[in-house]
Amino acid sequence: MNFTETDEQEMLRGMARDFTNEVIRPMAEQIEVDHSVPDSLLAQMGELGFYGVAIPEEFGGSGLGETGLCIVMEELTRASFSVAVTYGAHASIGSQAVLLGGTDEQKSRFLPGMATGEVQCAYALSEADAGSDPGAMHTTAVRDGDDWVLNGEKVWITHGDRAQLIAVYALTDKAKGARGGITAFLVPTDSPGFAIGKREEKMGQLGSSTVTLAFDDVRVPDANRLGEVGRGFPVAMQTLDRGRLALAANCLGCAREAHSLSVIHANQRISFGKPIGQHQGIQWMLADSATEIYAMESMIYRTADLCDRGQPYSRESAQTKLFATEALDKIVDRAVQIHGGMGYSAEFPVERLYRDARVTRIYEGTSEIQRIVIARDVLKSGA
Ligand code: COS
Repeated sequence: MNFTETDEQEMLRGMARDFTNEVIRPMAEQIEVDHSVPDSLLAQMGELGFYGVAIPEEFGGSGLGETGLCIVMEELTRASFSVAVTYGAHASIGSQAVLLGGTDEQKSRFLPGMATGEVQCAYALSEADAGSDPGAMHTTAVRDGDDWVLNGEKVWITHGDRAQLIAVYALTDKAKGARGGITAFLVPTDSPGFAIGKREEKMGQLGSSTVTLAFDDVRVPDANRLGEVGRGFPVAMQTLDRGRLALAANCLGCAREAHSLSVIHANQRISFGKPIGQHQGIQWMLADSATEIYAMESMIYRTADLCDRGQPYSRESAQTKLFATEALDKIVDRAVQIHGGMGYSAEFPVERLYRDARVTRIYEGTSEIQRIVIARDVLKSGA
């Protein structure tokens, strides 16, 4: 395949990079202190068309696919993981459930508002007792006339307190579980019985909100059901196939930032009479990080290209997520080591990158889950 970006992709990257440097970077620390991404920033991303990048033109987006989404995710994360995951909750796993599971009528109804960002979305699959094993969920949906009635609780929902529509996965046949017993719904958050619960106190990505959602006899019209009854689990998994790839792009952006700060520091900081970058111990760390970044970039954009060409990419997405998150962990760790005390001090940015990175090996499927997905496919289709 050709790794050269098209003119459109290059232009998108330039726009996202300028916005990141000029608008997000100056406020990145304040976003962490405030524990909130300002509404004005979310609105500006809408004006620039970032929310519609992966939405086809016929539904109000710019049709730049998963590759376009990865480009924006990578660039935004250079300055703020919190902004990027808030964006991704909507533009990646939130709105894409409609794209993947919705009928043409539903796409025409929902996607244009999602493309501008006027309607914000989130994705609600996990529960207190059903994280890695979402088939064990307890949230139920029972048919009542033209509606479905939802009851239960979802946890760890990024952006769930600000979204207007949430893709919710609920049991419609307990006996079948993940294999035919889960259905997807698009739930308006102004529905009676819907409530936002506690906000998680996290190690990193402090500016993004992660909340519990409660459903107490929430009525959802059948017209908001995404996909067939009982076929919600494949929609959830297909959405995660895309989400994991976009998340790997977050990791690439964060890794590039940590690495470039490390290179600057290695050239400036003097020890034993020379810049620390002249010591072999530091050189080896920089060489390993540069190599992993090259591999991450290659995997992400190759897999995004597979996705955009309609080729199977589920295993490749899991491989990319696994590799990128584990590599990021090593890269931010080296960045702290290279910065020494300045890497451990909250006065300098590397400390934040280190904390922000840790959850990537957990959310949207742990590293162990990615290995399960990969191994099952390897055993089925061969190496
Ligand atoms: N694309 C389309 N369909 C898929 C799919 C995918 N990537 N993965 C699974 N499915 C389908 C299967 O084909 C199967 O369909 P049938 O009903 O036709 O048989 C159904 O979904 C159930 O799949 P499976 O039997 O593999 O389900 P398991 O319960 O064994 O779970 C794993 C599979 C472990 C891969 C899944 O539970 C998983 O990804 N867990 C992690 C969840 C996660 O990432 N949580 C974080 C949430 S976001 S923060």
